Amino acid sequence: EERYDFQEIEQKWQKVWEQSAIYGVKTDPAKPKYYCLEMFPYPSGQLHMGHVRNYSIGDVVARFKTMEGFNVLHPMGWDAFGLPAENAAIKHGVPPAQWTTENIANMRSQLKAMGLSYDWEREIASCYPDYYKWTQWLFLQLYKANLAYKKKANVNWCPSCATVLANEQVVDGACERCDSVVEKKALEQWFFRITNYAQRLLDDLDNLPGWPDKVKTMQENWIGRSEGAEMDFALPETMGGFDKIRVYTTRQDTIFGVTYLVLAPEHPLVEELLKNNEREDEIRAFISKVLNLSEIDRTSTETEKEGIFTGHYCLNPMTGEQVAIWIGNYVLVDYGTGAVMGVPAHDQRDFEFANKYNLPIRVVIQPEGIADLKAEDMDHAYVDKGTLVNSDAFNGMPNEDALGAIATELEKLGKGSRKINFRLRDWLISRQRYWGTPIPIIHCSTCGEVPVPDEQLPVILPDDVEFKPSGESPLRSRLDFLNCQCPQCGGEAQRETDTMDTFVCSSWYFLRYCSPKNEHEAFAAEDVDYWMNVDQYIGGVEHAILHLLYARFFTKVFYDLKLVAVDEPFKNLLTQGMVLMDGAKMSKSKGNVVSPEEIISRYGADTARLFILFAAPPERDLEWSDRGVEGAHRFLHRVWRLVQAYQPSLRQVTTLMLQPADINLSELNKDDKELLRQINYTVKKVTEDVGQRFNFNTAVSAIMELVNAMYIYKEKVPAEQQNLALIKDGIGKLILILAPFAPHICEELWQIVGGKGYVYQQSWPSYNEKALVRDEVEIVVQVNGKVRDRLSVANGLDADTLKAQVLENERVQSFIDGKNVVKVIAVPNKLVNIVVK
Ligand code: ANZ
Ligand code: ZN
Repeated sequence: EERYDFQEIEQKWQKVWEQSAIYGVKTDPAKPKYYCLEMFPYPSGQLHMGHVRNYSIGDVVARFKTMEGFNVLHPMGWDAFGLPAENAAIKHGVPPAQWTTENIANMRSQLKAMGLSYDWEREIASCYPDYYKWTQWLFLQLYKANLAYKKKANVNWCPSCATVLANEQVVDGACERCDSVVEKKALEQWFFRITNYAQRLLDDLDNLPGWPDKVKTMQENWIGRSEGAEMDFALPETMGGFDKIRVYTTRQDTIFGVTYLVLAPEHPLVEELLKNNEREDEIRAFISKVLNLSEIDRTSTETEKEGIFTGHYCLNPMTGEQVAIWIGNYVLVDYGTGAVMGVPAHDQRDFEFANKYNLPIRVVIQPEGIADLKAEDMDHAYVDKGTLVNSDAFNGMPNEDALGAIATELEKLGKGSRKINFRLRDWLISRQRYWGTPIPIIHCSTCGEVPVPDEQLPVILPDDVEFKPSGESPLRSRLDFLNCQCPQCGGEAQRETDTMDTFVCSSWYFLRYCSPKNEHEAFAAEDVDYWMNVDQYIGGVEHAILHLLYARFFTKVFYDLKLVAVDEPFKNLLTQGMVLMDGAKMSKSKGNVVSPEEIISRYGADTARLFILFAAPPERDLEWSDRGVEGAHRFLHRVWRLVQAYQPSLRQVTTLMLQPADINLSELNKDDKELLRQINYTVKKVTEDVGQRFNFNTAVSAIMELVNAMYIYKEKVPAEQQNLALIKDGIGKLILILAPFAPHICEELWQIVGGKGYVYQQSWPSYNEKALVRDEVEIVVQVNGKVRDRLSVANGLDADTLKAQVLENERVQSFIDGKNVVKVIAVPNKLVNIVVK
């Protein structure tokens, strides 16, 4: 008997698979396609367990779909630009390109050691010129469609990374990467007009039933649509060109309850209000205090609302009443209009503010049922539905109706209009760093901004630059890069030296996989039309907002530009849970990392994959367990020994697997029938668990039960009575359904039992419904609702026959001995309850 030498087996098959290129696929409209994609990794240098989990899940899906007959695209590549390479260069003096290429080489061989079914011919890396050439080209398509623009912006600035950050990269006021407190700086920056797509990005979430609800909710909140009105509070006299203050509100029904108005400290009117203001110094001191707070601190519910009166007034558009103008820390300049009307009776924030500064509180919404809500009795704002009071012509109107009625009235008066606002901001894509895609724009003093002509793409990133953290891109000090000729007038010009946010690179990589080697186009229509959408996307939930929103935005832009025929990139999304160790996330900083390399060399890739798929359903967090790994490893040994033990005698059987026509159920004895049932049941269960629910863990446990059943059969039935055809059938199907989880051992066993071709290329086995029927079933016997016994009875007895059989049973007789049977309830194939007195 041969030993299960997993190392030899795994290395052998990885080599054979690679040499015979069995995972290579081609665009082939004659075949149904399936695009299975896992989020491409950042080449940090080492694979971690999160990767192993992500790719094991994807590999099961890809292998399963292939065996089901689909032409499966399953590619892999590298999200290879970004700060760590540059930081490594600063720290260790290794050029970022070299650092990245070495890391890619290392991680590629780690991935190959896992036996994943990638088409490596399609490998891409976002830092290679043949990729970023097209990132630049796509940038220019956005630019030409007026979706990319440059403007001076108050941006998030990380002093330690010396770069600008997108809003999404600021977490609790700190840099996502290095945790430094983020500052505000006014700089010229490049933006993508994602806000043009806000409504569609929101609406089309409804077309994604295959996405988790929690991800859709996160995107919805991030887009943050709200319906309300803008209205104008007139100034008594024009001040530096301003004759009114425009506010944005979602509660125009409370307009009669306004008792003050608050401006953001950055609001342009503030400077005017400070002219000839006797309290100017005091007000400026307040403003500079607020400006030093982070956006998070300014908006946090914990931060005390603070403000200062400007000494000026404006007029309520509905009542003409004078309204005091304040400046407050909680009003943000870049949301709505940067000015808010204060309604303390019906907004908790305003309520606290009014109490702090002794501003009047006026009730204008009366709750149903409460006699008379009085401002002086309130200890918090009333924010729910009710009827309008103190609101002139609108008194008595339900406030939900007043929202519309007051908006209409304001529109009629020319003092306001309905308005929809989004929280989503334009996407800031420029970075003052080196290791990224250069923005393909030239600045000419005569012609202004000039796009680099297509034939001059790619704008190549020079490879030796000097790194010193400063506010400027290191590219600025490379004069041979910086200085160039204007493509329009031929005069002296300068290149843009900002590079793109790496999220730009990852917003279209799934399209490049369709035409990875195309030298003439970013992607060819015939390829993307065939392969897109991605049928199954798999990755971490940490990308729920940024990456997934940007990729959706790009796809919609390309759809509008007629570059692709789909307007959503990812049809189904699976967000896998984390890999935990003693309840905490596995991470380098916590020092609780189990290295995939070590696990693979000790137990083999098949064991690592099987453990990870068996330990938890994919969306849930998974607790690492050494015992679990050993359990998975023992199971593979058990499978191996089963096949080895039968191997010599199986040679007598010529067909590997039985077809339904080969089986005459009435000729089989009880043990054979039960084994046949178990084989077919397992195939059905695994087919459904993998194909419909992604319940890989229950699929694996069903396979384990089949192996148990085969061992039971082997021990129970005398050797000369064993049905070898049936055993061979069981083993053949066992190998095929286990193959997506543990491909190497299954490939080896497939050859041992005489299978033809590679397991990966076999059809997924089918099952026979008829074989699933049991002759006997176990039912529960209850007496007065208490479980007393379990009985084996013929399958499918009707209620009356079942009752009669159970009551005749001797053991059952003994439970009811001497008592009066009042009632018998029978549920066929399940239970009989006998009520006695
Ligand atoms: C008056 C009012 C009365 C409001 C009331 C609410 C309740 P969403 O739904 O998030 O869009 N607001 C408007 N612009 C703001 C800014 N730049 N900074 C801080 N707050 C701002 O929220 C809209 C509401 O947030 C607006 O409606 C406004 O307060 C406030 F009983 O106006 B409301
Ligand atoms: Zn020019």
